[in-house]
Order: sequence, then C-alpha cells, then structure tokens
Amino acid sequence: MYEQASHALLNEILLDLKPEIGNFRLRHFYTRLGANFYNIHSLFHLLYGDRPDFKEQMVSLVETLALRYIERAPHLRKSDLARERDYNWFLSQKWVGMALYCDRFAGDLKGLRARLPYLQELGINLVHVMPILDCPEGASDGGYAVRDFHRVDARFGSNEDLEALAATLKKRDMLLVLDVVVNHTSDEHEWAQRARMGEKKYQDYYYVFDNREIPDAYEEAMPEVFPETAPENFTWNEAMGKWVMTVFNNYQWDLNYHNPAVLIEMVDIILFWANKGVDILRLDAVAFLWKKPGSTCQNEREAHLLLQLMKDCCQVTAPGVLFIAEAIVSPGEITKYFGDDAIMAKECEIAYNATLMALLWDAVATRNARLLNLGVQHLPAKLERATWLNYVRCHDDIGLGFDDNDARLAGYDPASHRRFLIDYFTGRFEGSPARGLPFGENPKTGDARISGSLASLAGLESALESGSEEAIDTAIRTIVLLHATILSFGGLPLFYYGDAIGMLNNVEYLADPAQRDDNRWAHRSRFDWDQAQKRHQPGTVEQRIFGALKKLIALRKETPAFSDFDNREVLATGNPNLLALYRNARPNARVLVIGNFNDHPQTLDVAPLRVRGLFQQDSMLDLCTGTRIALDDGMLAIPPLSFYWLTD
Ligand code: OTU
Repeated sequence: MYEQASHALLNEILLDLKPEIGNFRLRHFYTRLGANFYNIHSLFHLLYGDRPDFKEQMVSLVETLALRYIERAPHLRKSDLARERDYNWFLSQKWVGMALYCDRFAGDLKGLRARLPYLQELGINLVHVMPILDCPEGASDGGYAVRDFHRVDARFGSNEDLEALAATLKKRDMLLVLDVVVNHTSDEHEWAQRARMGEKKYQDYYYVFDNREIPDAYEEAMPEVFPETAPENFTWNEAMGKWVMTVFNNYQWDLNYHNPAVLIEMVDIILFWANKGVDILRLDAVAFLWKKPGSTCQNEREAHLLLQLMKDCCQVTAPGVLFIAEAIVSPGEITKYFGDDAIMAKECEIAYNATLMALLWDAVATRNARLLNLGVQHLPAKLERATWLNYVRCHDDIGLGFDDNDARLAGYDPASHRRFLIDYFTGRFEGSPARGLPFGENPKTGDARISGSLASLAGLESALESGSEEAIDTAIRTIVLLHATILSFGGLPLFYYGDAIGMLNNVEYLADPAQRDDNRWAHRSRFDWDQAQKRHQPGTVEQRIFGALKKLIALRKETPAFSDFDNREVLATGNPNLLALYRNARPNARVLVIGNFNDHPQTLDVAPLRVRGLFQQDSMLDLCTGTRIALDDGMLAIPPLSFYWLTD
C-alpha cells in the first residue's frame, strides 16, 4: 500500500462521512486518524482488499470511529491526552490487580462499590470484573456466552451502575478492567437468532455450512477445547438446517472475521465500553480469531492483523484504553500478541503470562525451580511498551503450557512429566497434598488440565483436614511464595478473589445442572465474608495469608525496581531449588529476589553475585522483614518455601 494512495482514500472517506460528523470539533480525532490511517488502511486491505465493497466497508469503519469519538465524554478525552503523554503509565509498579465475579464477590455492581474498601485494604487498585454482559439463564460459560454486547446483565445491575462504579474507581485512582468476548456470541444473541431465522446477512456473521464437507476438513487439524463437555468444533442447528462452528461450548457460536462487518461491529463494541469509562479491555480467546481449514485455527497471522487493526482503531478514538490479550498458548506464541514488529503494528499492551503460571505450579509440585529457571530465562523478549499480566490462579483451568524443550533440558520427558503434574495436583500421586480436579481430559490425545482453588492446590485443604500445623504452615508458605513471585517478577500482578484468604474448593456447583459438568466452578465460589472477617484475628490462617500479602503489595508499590522496564535478569545460583531474579533499576534501587521452592532450607554461594556489585558487605537488607540478612561464611541461608527481597 502506498502512503499517497492511502492519503487520497482518507480524503475521499472524510467527504463521504455522514454530515453530522463534520459538525463536531474533532481536532484530536483527525490528528489521530491521520497518524493511524496508513496502518488501518493497509491492514484492512490485507484482510478485505479483494472485496468489491472494500471502500464502503472502510467508510463504515471510519464512521464508527468518528461517532464513538463524538460520544466520548470530556473527562475520558482528558485522560486519553494524559495517558498519551505519559504513555508508559501502566508499566509502573504501583498497579496491583484482582479478578473477581461481581455477583460471587459482592452480589451485584452496587454491592461491589460497597466492597471496594476490602480491595483497598489489601492494596488492590485494578479490578477485573469478570463478564457482566447480558447472558442467557442457565449455562453461559461463566458469562463468556454473551447475548447482548451493549447491556449489563440485569442480574448484576445496569449500564448506569457500571458507569457509577467506573466513576467511583477513578476517584480512588483505581482501574477498571472488563471483558470483551471477541471470538464468539451466545446462540441467543440477536445475530444468531436472525441467522437461525434464515437471514443471510447474519449467517455470514458466523461459520455456517450446509453439509459436513468443510467442517470435516476443519476437524482434521482443529484440537478440541472442551473435549469432555463439547467435543468437536461444529454443532448441527436444526432450525437453520446447517452446521455452525462452535469451538468452545455448543451454545457459543464463533464469529466469522472473514466478514468485515463483524470486525466493524466488534470495534464498535470495544469503543462502546471504552466510552463507559473502562480503562482496560480483556480480549477473550484472541488466539482463535481466524479460522482456516487445514490449520489448528489458533495463532493465525490474520488473528494478529485483526488485533492490530482493533488496536489502531482504539488509538484513534480512545487512545488511553489498553488491551489485555488472553491467549493461553505456547510461550513462543504468546509474546506475538504484544505485536510482532515483523508484521505491522502493536496489538495488546498486556498479555496473560500463562507460561509463568504453569512454571510456578511445576515448582510447587517438584519442590524445585529447575524448569522455572529455564522457562523464565527462555521467555521471549517482548516489546518495550508491553507488560505481562502475572498470575498464579484465575477462573480457568491450569494448562501445563511450558515449553517441551525446557522440560527436556530440565531432565524430564515432557509427556510423562505433564502426567506426573496432573497426578500430583489431582491427588492421584501418592503423598501429594494437592486437592485439584482433572479438567478437559482427552483420551484421544492424553491431554488434561487442572481445576481447583489456589489454596486447595497448594495443600491447604488437606492440611486443615489433617490438622497438622506443619502441613498448614507449608501450605501458607507456598501460597505466599507464589504471590511474592508474581509481585516481584515485573509486570502487572493479578490476584484472584478468595486467594488472599485461602478459600478452598467448593462443591456447590455439583448441585447446579448448568455448572456440574464444568469443574472450573470448584474454584469460582461465592466469596465468604465471614471467613474474610478472620483476616483481622491474629493467628488465623486467613490473617496469616492476608497479612503477608497485604504487606508485600505495599512493599512492591514502594519499590521502583519492580516496575517493568525490561529490568529483570535471571541469575544462575547453582542451586536448582532457587529462583534468583536481579531487578535492576537505578544502582541503589535494585533488588535481588530469591525464592526457595524447596521445603528444606537452602544455601546460596554469593561469590558469583559479587561481580554484579551485590553483597559488597556481608549482609543485605531484606525489604520484607526490614532486617539485614547476614552471610554465614560467604553463604546465604534461605528458609524453606520462602523468599527475600534484598537491597543494598
Ligand atoms: C477463555 O478461555 C475464558 O477465560 C474461559 O473462561 C472461556 O470458557 C473461554 O475463553 C471461552 O470464552 O480461550 O485463549 O483452557 O484457558 O478456554 C484461551 C481453557 C481461551 C481456557 C480457554 C481460554
């Protein structure tokens, strides 16, 4: 695409826009459109250039951007400008997040507003409210089967309640994260209903086929996401008399982005929520956006082009709004969702660090950090203005998505090691204290994933049952160590509601027909406010966990070395039980993070670290305890399942 041709087209489009658009003062809009148009046009052309209605579709896209810009409230435009100026604002160590279900945590959106003091007490200043858009009654995949993208589900409140929440959060310097489910809709969405009624326009919004010919071709290479509950990737729709692609559950219809109208609708939806005051949008299942027979239909180049396009469009209308990529894929693929320089432009500023999450659980099960060290060392470099969303636990199952080569380097056979981890966390492994559940077991491939709450996986449930003080202590240490790692790693730490008070698995879901086949509900319990009260009673499990995490969060926020400016180095320690991270900010602000993942005390020979200027004296200050940790004959001792944040 030539820049000149691009400019000429922009001028034509501007003349074609609806007259009401011209009447507004669109100064920043035009500047931003000018700056991004070449990319937008090129990407749109790559995807849709061979269509006869290409230009009309371009006009419709630009119109969408303009209309949503006109609607954007003055205070949001102001925040856009401020964030454009301070464009690395989200890399700061000051942000600490939590993901929660507003109903399960606080009843509804109004209730959530009333519960903000709990989050603030812990130090949380970024809230990911799990899906709240209108969904059918009954099974809706935890809100990921959306019926109306423009409306908050009445069960949680109204759009006004959400705006009120956004305003309250803003006043408290807290950020709001919401989901946009870009890959699919509920089969009760208006588009699906109209498709079912035979409207061709809406059948073209989905992957719809008359017979099995193309579906069969697709199936040859497509894996199954939910093999137990939703095997295969197509569902027969009787009313329509056609097959429709349903990669996730059979009631979740995959949107067809080969159709530009779908992309334009989705850009409009993204901007709609941006205009409601949402700071960050979590784009669900982005790896799946583009389907092509013969491919796995994940991580396709076009999926990246679509995300670049969404980002560039957002830059024009709501540049202060960030995207989180939810791409639970292999380590080498995840970083591409930041935007690969090789293609065209940036994609998502933030991406789930599913690799670190899996590696941390590996360290818990093996009681060593061998694979963790390798995996972290080999984490692909990312763009500068991009950051990891680091988490230990979320609402989904745990997939063991570390790299096979790293597993081999650590001395494991990847398949049997994964088998061991599944056995360990589901309690099938003799002596394992973990109480997880197997999720998505696929006899065809041998794959499986893991459900269960963080505390139950870390051994707290079995420890409390046995009443063994030692086992309880081990579980609590494990929980705190895992969180200490995500807090000091570099990136945005995202806690999961319930984990800060050690909530265990919950079996209530088994009584609900809409949930009982999906054991991810075991770790999506109703938040127990009575249990939470115990966080103020010294000596309780809740207080031991909550108190420790609260302190660590406060320390993180005070420690500039924990911001994410690619200032992390993994140091070789010679001890496979330790993970040592050198967080290098200004010379005197650097921090040496050392975690011991073993249940026995470990020692570290600090001689090799002296070349980095560390341990010039025979002690260093541990930020967590405020005490100086002294060497013993050149050796640093680290107690079982614990960590230091050492500074000069
Ligand atoms: C996402 O999940 C959501 O987080 C899940 O809760 C939804 O069920 C799913 O999308 C469908 O909307 O697509 O890119 O391994 O990690 O389904 C990854 C299971 C996803 C999840 C996977 C994930």
